[in-house]
Amino acid sequence: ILIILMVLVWSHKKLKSSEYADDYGSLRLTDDQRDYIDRKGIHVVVGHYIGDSVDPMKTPNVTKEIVNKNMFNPRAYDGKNGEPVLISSKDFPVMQQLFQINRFNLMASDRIPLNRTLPDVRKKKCIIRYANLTDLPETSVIIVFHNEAWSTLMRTVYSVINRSPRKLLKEIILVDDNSDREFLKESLDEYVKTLAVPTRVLRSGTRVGLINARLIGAKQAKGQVLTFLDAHCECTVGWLEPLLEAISKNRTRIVAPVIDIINDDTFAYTRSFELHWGAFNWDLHFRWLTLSGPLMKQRRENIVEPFKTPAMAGGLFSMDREYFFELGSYDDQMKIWGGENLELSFRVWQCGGSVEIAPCSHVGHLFRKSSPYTFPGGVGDILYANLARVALVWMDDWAEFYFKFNPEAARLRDKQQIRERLALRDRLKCRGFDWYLDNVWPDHFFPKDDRFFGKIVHRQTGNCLMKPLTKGMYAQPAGYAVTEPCVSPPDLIQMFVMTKDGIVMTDESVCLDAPERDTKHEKPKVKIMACNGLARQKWNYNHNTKALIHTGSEMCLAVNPNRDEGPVIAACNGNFEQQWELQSVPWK
Ligand code: LR7
Ligand code: MN
Repeated sequence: ILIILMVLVWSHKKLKSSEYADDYGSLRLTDDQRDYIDRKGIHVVVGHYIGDSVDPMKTPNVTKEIVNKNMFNPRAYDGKNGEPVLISSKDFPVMQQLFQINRFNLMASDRIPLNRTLPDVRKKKCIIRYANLTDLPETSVIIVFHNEAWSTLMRTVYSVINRSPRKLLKEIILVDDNSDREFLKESLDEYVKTLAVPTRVLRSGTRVGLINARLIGAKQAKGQVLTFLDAHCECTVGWLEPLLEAISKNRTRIVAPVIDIINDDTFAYTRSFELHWGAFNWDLHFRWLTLSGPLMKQRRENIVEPFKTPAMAGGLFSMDREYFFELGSYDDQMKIWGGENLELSFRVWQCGGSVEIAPCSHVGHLFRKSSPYTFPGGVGDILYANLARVALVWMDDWAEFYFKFNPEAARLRDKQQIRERLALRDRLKCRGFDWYLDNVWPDHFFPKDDRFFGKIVHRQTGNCLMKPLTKGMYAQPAGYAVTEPCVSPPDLIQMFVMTKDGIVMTDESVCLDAPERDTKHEKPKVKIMACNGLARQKWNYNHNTKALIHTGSEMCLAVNPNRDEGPVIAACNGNFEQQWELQSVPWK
């Protein structure tokens, strides 16, 4: 009886796993799991990088069981199915040393099979929508790297090979940006010969940076479409079809996948939210932003088709090869790292194409908290010179806004030779940045001539309204508004934009916010949080009484220093504590 029971249990287990596994060696998630991830998985990603290192228990695909089992057998979990690798505490000292090499947990990465399985994170509708496609174009996958770890690089390559339909994959091109690690030399050349898809390694004799390394790859590529990936990605099943199909319908689209998160400590794979888009802050740093209410609604109704985004993260996208070169490929004067993502986004939009995200395509990217490699010439000078070029070529008046408040970039503006790029802009008859802001990103928070831009000064105390100072550098700040002594010269952290519609917003796309319900007898604190276009974020300035009136509640913005109160909204009384000076600051 015991034996029969054991066989029964065994066959049941077997049935279960074969039920879920599919041809691509991926696991199917249940709809419940997907919903859970949609609700929980998202909010960790607000800025460019996720915040503090993730508590494995809070990662959706880690169950208590996994964590507990690992206490007994630390080596049992090798990251399969995108699960985390947990390392026993006796290995911590070595693990920490290895971490420094690439600024991610190399010990964990090296314990994961190069062809590890990942969950199939697609929604059912996506699976159906992209099931029977014929006549998609072929793509060359281009992966540039500088001193990448073997395991992350090869896991990227295997995930491409294992999860792309063979007939859509023309070739893989690895571009070595002058790495000095031995294992990336002849051993790599030999190793790629054994792969099931033609794979070449191109090498740059000098360190040219990721932008020029990608150009080396693009020039050699034979596929009709170029697909770029960072060297530490993992593609999930079905990632490629949505990208290629979108381009086959309209070659002027640049299409990026949804970028999922590979944790830098545990290598756990976390599905990320589909309903945000890419944009940038006043310093021209890329940001993921929550979609405003109406857009969110529109997207929820169609969760399958690619949607337009103001900007892309930069590392993971597909683009028609001929269109890439027609449109001026990349600005080859940009060095090492940074800025090329906005440059390409602005260029495509302003010159007649579009940047889009395909919600059915999911690719994981290993997010690090710091950069492991050198920046010859200095991080600041490289990044700011690249950004200065973006501003000078594409941003018209808003370049002046950027330079005025970013002296590090302003210092480098005169050194930039941009004649060729301006000629390109002319030749392609591209639109202005004003058009881009109005049409591609209508709820942008940049100043314009018909918007107030400057300080909001409390008349009684002379203090400036400010957003709360939050710790995380990359997080979209949210919390109670504050007032602090005004700084001089005026600083962006005390600057606001007010639109004709009465939205009061500041850097990082956050808005002055108060509850709308009738609270005449209370004094709710005023918040600054993600702009959402709702009535609770509408204000009206009365130039005579100097009151800032919250239109929904008809209450007034107030700070009472004697009662240590504010900023709050309170019943309007015309007193000094409710008077504000809107002091314009010229921005161009
Ligand atoms: O000198 C260099 N030479 C290189 O070949 C420096 C880097 N590289 C390689 C590097 O090995 C890697 O494969 O270039 C690739 C990107 O470098 P990362 O991984 O250090 O960049 P990142 O992921 O921190 O940064 C993002 O912004 C960059 C700005 O230039 C690029 O556009 C990256 O491709 C981009 N990454 C993504 O978009 C992944 C998702 C991030 C988000 C959100
Ligand atoms: Mn990267």
